Amino acid sequence: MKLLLHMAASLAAFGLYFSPAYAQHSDAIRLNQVGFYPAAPKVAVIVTDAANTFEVKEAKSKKTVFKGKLGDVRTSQHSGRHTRLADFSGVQKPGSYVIEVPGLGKSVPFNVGAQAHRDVARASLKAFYYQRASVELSQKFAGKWARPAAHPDNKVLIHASAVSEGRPESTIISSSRGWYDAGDYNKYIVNSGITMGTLLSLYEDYPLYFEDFNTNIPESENGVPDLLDEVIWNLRWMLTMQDPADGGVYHKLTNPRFDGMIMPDAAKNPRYVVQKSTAATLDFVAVMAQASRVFKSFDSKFPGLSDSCMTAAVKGWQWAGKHPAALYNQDAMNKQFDPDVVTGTYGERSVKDEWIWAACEMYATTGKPEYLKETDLELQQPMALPTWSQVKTLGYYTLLRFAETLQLPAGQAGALYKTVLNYADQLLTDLQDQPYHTVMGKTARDYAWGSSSVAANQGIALLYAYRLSKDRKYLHAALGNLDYLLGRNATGYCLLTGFGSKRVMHPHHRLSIADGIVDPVPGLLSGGPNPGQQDKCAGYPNKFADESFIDSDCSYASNEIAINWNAPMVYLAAALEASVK
Ligand code: 9MR
Repeated sequence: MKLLLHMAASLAAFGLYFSPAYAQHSDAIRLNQVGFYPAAPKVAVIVTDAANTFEVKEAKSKKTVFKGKLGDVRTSQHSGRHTRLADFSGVQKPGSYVIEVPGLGKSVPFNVGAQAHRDVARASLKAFYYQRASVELSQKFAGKWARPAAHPDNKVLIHASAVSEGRPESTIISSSRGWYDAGDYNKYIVNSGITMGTLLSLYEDYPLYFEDFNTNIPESENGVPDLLDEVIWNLRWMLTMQDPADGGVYHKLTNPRFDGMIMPDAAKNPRYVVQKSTAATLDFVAVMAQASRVFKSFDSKFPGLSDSCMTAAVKGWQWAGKHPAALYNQDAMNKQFDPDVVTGTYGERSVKDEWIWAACEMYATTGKPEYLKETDLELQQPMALPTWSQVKTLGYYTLLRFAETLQLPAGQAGALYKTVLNYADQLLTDLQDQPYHTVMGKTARDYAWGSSSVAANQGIALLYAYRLSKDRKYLHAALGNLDYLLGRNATGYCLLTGFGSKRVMHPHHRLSIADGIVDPVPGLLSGGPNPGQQDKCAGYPNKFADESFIDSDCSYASNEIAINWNAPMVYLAAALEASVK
């Protein structure tokens, strides 16, 4: 043991993570490394076909509490590896356990108990606080990740691509607050759009859960749910991104090029707002319309906020109507204007889905049918999972949420219901054959850049199907995707920083890299496997879609973090907490 500890210490000194507890355990036993609900299904996946049986033992007393047979051998469509399922749903008594497979060894210890993912939900929301720009994070709220204020963004330049009447090139504007997008320090409206939509929808779907959900942020005592206080930090920034002259919204606030791996207060390069775009403006409209609806109930706490959001939304809507094809094309922009900007693009080829989302939110908030009149909701097409570039389904979720109060025509409500349920059914098809028994990862397409957000957003779609149908098979499949994110996957990693036994220690996250603290900022969801391997970093284990992951801060393609990935993580974990016992 002494030797092991010594080894661990020296490995840690080299920046490698090595947990003695983990080392004694078999990496071939994959399971949610955080916890299980007493009455819900529980499975682990054994990556072998050599064993046949397993036992669940109490971690402390080593007493066997459950014996089972492993399921039939499954073959991964991605790697050809063989897996077998250990179903231990019968273990319902709260406690700490391990799984033991003869010939293989023991799993890491895991818990069964109520509120199994409350800490996961809390940390993944708190992660947004750690991403805040323009403010000091004090030790009281940030612990060892406290840091000085940075990026005041009160002297932001109008880029040559963004000039308008009253705002010639290099005009200085103030555009403070907001969250850093990801591992970089820039702020992008398109990506803020889906992030805010997801968090606001979480509040609208589960308001009671957030009455008593404290993340220890400076606003925690103000009588407003912390989820909404966090959202306001970014909302106030977004409001500054609208050109007051005409209502158009700047695509992003950015340095011309990415910073080095430095702390934010060391990053002093000039920042610009660039070209107004249709996609950014429509995403902004959708967020402002939804925020106006949500903050109506908090008028006494934030006088005028709800109205300001609606005014901004209407102005944006009008601008988009006049500029339906102002797509953001960074290469074209750089040919025309200086300085060149080479940070994240979030460019769009079509804004049909942004129109749908914006129209649905405007309609849901105002009740005015004219907002939907000229919008084809595309309900004859299969549902598309939300991503930053495909947002129409966020609009469907909103219409379904308010189907009754809005008195949607029966045909339309029925079509929306069918769209979501068909999508969920298709996710469930062949679940029994999947190597990790998750709807995540059926095809290599799921392993896009930020695949963890695919898993989380699939989980959200399944939760809507559950709420609409009351059929628990959808709820359990959503829980399966949370299990995926927390360890039941082909990488063996728990993909949320700060959690699990085999944890992500080196995300591509400037703050976590530059702060000199061993532990990364907690509650951040790693992007996850991505066979694109665009970063060309050394160390990918192979080319298999589901294993294309390295816990290396070099790997921006598989191990970055991003607000649009964390938001569905918060949603999934909190919604499951609110729904499963
Ligand atoms: O999430 C984005 C992904 O869909 C794109 O394929 C990728 C390459 O353009 O960019 C990702 O977004 C990054 C953004 O451009 C800049 N901040 C970090 C984001 C996460 O990697």
